[in-house]
Amino acid sequence: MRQDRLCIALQKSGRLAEESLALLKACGLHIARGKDQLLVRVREIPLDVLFVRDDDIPAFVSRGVCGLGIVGENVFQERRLEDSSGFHATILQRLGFSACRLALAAPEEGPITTPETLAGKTVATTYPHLLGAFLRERHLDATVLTMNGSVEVAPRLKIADAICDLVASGATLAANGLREITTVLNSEALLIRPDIPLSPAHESVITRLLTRIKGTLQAEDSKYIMLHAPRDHLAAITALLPGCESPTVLPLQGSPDKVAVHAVCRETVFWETMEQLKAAGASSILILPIEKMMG
Ligand code: PRT
Ligand code: ZN
Repeated sequence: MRQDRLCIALQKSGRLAEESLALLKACGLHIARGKDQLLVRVREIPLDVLFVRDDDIPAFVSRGVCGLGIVGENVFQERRLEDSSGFHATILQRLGFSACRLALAAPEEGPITTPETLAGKTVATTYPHLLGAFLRERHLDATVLTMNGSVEVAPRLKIADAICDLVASGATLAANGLREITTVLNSEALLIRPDIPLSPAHESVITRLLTRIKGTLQAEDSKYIMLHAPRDHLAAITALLPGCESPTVLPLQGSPDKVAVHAVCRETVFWETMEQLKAAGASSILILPIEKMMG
């Protein structure tokens, strides 16, 4: 790491790449990346972005080469278990995107229906440490077969009885005649950092970026609600607003028995909520997106 500039490791291309960059962009950072450029300097704050394969991100952060990284929880936890004594990275913030689960699955018509029925069987995976820990915790005696990819074909090739792989929609399992047995790990993208304090200059960049990231994530979930309410229905209407603290109540010119209510809702506002607000007497209901937030 250069003395004053912090380095963040992002996936070069793949399922995490686009949203990792979109998050930094939403934080006001411009990352002008040329084709095949591996290190990009950010203009707005002393930050460099290093583009690598996702599997290398935990080690870069653990060794202090990068002060931050964005990686899937599945990869982070697998590397942590693999290198239990020499692993020095920790979770700074859950980011919510690239959600998937590491799951056990077996042929639809076969005898494996529960984790217990795995006893004595072979399970193919690219996550041998997470699967090994899962089996040990449940005192299940199964053989782990480590593969580098295409795990879903292992039962058909008769090299394994079951698999432990990432699932998002479940379409890949269905296409291969496999049914999900149980979840081993729920995963989402994580912002990680070294578990030791860095220099004051680097810590200050981390704090600045984390504040912006939190503000962006909070804004994504929040909405600004504006509506008109009859004064005598105000309590019933404000009680319906999801996750709103102290709404602003304003008089309405020319309508003494009505008020305008403005509120920031820190939860998703569903159509059902709007229908309930209308039924409670609210009118002119507007739900607006919020771009940025800072507490
Ligand atoms: O090249 P590099 O090593 O950087 O990337 P990669 O090929 O190892 O990873 P990539 O880009 O495929 O995934 C990066 C991360 O995205 C993963 O580590 C997960 O944290 C997350 N993620 C989210 C997923 C999925 N969803 C996903 N659906 N990773 C993989 N899949 C695969 C899964 O392995 C299976 O083959 O998609 C298939 C299942 O999808 P469904 O929708 O059919 O269930
Ligand atoms: Zn990878």
